[in-house]
Amino acid sequence: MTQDELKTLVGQAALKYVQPGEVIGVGTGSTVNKFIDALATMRDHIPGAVSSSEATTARLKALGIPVFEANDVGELAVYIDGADEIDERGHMVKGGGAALTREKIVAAQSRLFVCIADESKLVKVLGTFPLPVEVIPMAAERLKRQFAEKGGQAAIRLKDGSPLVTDNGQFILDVTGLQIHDPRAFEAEVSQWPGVVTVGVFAYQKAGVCLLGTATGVRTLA
Ligand code: ABF
Repeated sequence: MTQDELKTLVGQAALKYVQPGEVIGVGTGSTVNKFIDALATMRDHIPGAVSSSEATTARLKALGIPVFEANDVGELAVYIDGADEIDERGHMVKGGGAALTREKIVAAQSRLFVCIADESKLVKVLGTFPLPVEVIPMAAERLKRQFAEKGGQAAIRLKDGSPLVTDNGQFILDVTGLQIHDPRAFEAEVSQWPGVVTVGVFAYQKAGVCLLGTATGVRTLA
């Protein structure tokens, strides 16, 4: 099966975690887009969704699924999102789609995080994928030096030759060269560096369930 077919497989499999009558939290990325397309088949059975990005909001609305503001709803039963890397314990690296801040916010508002990914995302140790970190622009150069002290090489993410600006008006640093053996400790440390908005390590908001698309079907890691 192609990677796209694997994404479709897990996107459809995630429907079983959608509880009729409940507002659902929805992530960002190409795998989530497959889930949104599948979710449209049951849009009459849910009030709507809380979105993690402008891109997801647009796709939900285009498919007739109402979008609620996070502040207008209480705790959510489930949050469905992808990942750039996930380990066996459900810790993730996220942010390849530059939506990590709102993803972490909606994940924190949800009781269960269901990660959907193709098997290429499963790793033993986080950090091979360049770690996304959303930062306040004025802190970017100092944070690059701080990551260098940890053995990382940080670069400002560019789009069309200029710094990419997130939905929240900030920059993204992508950090290579890291091996994150203790995701909770790493997330706790980096999150409190002045100028860091969100670090793309999801250990405190780890996945409770991971639906992994494999050539032999969907593998559920819980
Ligand atoms: C999103 O899912 C991002 O955090 C992460 O980068 C992305 C993975 O994208 P894809 O499903 O397209 O591989 O939640």
